Amino acid sequence: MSDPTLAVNTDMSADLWNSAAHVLDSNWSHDHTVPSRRLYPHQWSWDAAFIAIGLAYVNPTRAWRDLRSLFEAQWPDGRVPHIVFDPRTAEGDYFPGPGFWDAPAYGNRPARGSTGLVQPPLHAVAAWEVYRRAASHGTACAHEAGEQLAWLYPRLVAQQEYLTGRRDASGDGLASIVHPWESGLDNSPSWDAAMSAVPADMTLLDRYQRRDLEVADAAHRPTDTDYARYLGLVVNYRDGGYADTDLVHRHAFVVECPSFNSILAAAELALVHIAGVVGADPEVHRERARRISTAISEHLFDPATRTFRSRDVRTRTLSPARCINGLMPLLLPGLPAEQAAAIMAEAVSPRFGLPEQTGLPAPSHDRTAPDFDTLRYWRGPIWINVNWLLRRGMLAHGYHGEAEDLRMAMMRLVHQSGHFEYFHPDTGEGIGAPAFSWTAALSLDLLADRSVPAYARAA
Ligand code: 2M8
Repeated sequence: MSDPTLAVNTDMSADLWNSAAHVLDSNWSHDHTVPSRRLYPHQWSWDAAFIAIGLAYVNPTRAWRDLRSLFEAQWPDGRVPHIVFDPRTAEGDYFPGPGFWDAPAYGNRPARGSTGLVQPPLHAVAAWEVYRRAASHGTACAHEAGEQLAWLYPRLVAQQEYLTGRRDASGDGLASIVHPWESGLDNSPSWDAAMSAVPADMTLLDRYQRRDLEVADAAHRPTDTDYARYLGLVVNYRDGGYADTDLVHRHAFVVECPSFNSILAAAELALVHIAGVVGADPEVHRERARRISTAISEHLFDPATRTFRSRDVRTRTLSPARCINGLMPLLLPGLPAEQAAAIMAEAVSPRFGLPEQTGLPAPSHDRTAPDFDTLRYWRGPIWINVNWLLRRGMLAHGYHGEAEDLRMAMMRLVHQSGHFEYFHPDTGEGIGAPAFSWTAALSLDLLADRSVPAYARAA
């Protein structure tokens, strides 16, 4: 438990800033940033977005380079791969690696250069944040950053068109994910109901060796049964040529996630601004943001519990699990006020117990659920990236006091425990990979925020 009365003072801020900048610097690898040197030695898609937001403060050239490296690996159909493999990293250093995914060659990219899955499309939001930061430094910087935006814009649009087109498996205007890894919230209980229908072929674990258990504690990582299901889903999608036609009948996991879709809508809103800079029509983005937001409100909200849940497209049922992804529709400024209030009620309840109760940011799963797990991946521990998104949502809906408490709680936690991948939801102890890039990057953004005079309250 963290002390909520402990203010973040100037010395702590300087420590946090310097350590965060150091983590980002040491995780830079040629043309991208790795999430963690040991556990994740390639480039990950939504990590790159969070990382760019932090790099904007300490090395804007790298922020743009990171985003460009990712989009240089974009597939011709518009999908942005969830991992871009670094050819300098040995096949055995990460599993499932390039050989397992066996992605085709395209454009000037060699075969086996990436995975065929996606991750939440936060990149337009990131690009806009990097641009905003540069533009605050004067016309010359704004001009240079505008050129980066112009390069990215058609690629960001192609990503949105892929997700809102081929991935609209239900026809209800929402993007489906075809693997829990696409959510970024990999092992969340949000997928348990849909995953229970996915066959677990345990022989896959005889044929392929898990590497995560060599570099991380088994008590934190997915179970073997879950892992067998993960691999089986990849094999099925891969063997179907990563095609998205008729997914509902051909694929065992087709799910609409409230967090993924909220980020999809937030990306359209960022594209409204980006279109303004690059001289494109913003209206198409405004309209698409409105459509996605309405679909989230209509199809992913459970009026009985007043919560947002993931929806299994194959059975058309909402998951019973109350997870952090259900709080993410707060990112949508157009969310009806009563749904925004319902999210805030859930966020401050004992289920997610925001700083006022615990002094800590929100856990990844409902604290009161029988399957709340303090250690296992995305099943209870605290993650900074989703709390950073939640805080943005609070600001979008005018919950300024709560947003500031959450910002302080995140900074306190990272300052006390270090730039870990995730944190114990009771003790705040850092767990998972140390020197984790998005924790460092987002710490810089939280520190740089001067919207509330936090340092005036320094002890
Ligand atoms: C975790 O996911 C990877 C698979 O993509 C893994 O478990 O090996 C997740 O936390 C995901 O959100 C994150 O992008 C990735 C790299 O940080 O690690």
